[in-house]
Amino acid sequence: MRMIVRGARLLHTSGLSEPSGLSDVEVGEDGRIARVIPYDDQKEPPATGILIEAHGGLLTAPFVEPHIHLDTALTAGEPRPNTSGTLWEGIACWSERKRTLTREDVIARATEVLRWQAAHGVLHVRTHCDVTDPSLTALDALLEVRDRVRDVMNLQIVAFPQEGIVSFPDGEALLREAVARGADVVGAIPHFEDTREDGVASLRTAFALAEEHGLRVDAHCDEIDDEQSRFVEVLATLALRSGLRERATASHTTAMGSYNGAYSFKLQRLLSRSGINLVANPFANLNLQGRFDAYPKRRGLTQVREMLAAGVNVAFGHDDVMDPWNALGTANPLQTALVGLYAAQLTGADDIPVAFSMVTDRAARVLGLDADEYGITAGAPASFVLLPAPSPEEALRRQVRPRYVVSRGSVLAETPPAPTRLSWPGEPPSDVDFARRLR
Ligand code: 17E
Ligand code: FE2
Repeated sequence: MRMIVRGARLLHTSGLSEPSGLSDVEVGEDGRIARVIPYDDQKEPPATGILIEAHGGLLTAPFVEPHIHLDTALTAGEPRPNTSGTLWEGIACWSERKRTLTREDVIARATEVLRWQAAHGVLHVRTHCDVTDPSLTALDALLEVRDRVRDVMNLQIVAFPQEGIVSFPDGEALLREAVARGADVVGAIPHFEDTREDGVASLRTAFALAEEHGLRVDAHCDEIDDEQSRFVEVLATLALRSGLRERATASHTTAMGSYNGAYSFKLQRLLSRSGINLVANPFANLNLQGRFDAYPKRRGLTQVREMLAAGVNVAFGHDDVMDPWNALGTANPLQTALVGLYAAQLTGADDIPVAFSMVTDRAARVLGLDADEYGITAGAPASFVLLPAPSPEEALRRQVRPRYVVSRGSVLAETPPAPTRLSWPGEPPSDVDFARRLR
């Protein structure tokens, strides 16, 4: 046996059930899970292999980042800050910064953020990469990064036409070239195209290209506070009729926060029939939307609760890390989920584990990860995260750092506990117990 994790609380892959009972997870020499057995505190641990005592901590399949921009990360303020805070000024700032990109610059920034993600337990990442650049510098750099990290992390690259497929010079040719060079997913940005018709045409192009190459689609879709931006119905219909279905994703869809009840009802039915995924990006959506409103001011999120209730798969993405659209950002999925949970009011007792699943299994569905590559079951790769908390609620509430991140049977990251000493008046100094519940 290469490794054994003893006494862990397993989160069942539905993400919805309360974890109960403790288990041991045995990892074979091949880096795969050999078996999962009930924990027996009387039994001696094996003499060989790495022993991880979980002490009742939550053992979850790795976090999955369904939407990040690694090419733009860590460029905030370059060459100038986004002073209006709008999506549009962000695109203009990035357009200027894009001209100065080098391969080394992109590799260094993307790698730095991937290191943070690994430490946070994120082992599957879908990154968008702007391909409205005749040099395709960022794409080539990210393709190289994808190869460099392949043994420990799984990186999907979306060919993202930030300035348009139809409305940007040679936009379609650049998108095609990006796919030819090895992008995994075809992107689009219909609400940014010059006209409604251009937006529809851009989605048709993206789907045709994806079908031609057997790829998935993930479009930035309706990222605007305009109730007339209705490209998600086009995307869902193309997904339905092409058969791409759950291989298609609409990201952001913030306009849905402004749709009227009658249209929303129609859309719920269409989206659930289509099988498409939605990805809400709470940091970016809260930050960028509502900027043209007086009060009452819209908060910009898509219909998270309603679409979940309609049976649509919805996940939460982090989107930006210190770039023209968000000066802050940590790439920590527990932070994304906590902010998303409040933004979407997923605050009921039954809702909180759902928010956790939106950065684990629901995000895994967006990436198309199969059960044999994602989940804590015999035969799957031994990739998992041990959290120093007994439940998703506690992990979210206390925003814990993973105790161990294991990728394919090897420890990738380890965070020892760091106690806080408090000298409370009238008492000897003692460690603060943030987990304690007083009865
Ligand atoms: N580009 C875009 O169109 N929308 C975003 N939220 C980001 C980049 C981050
Ligand atoms: Fe995005």
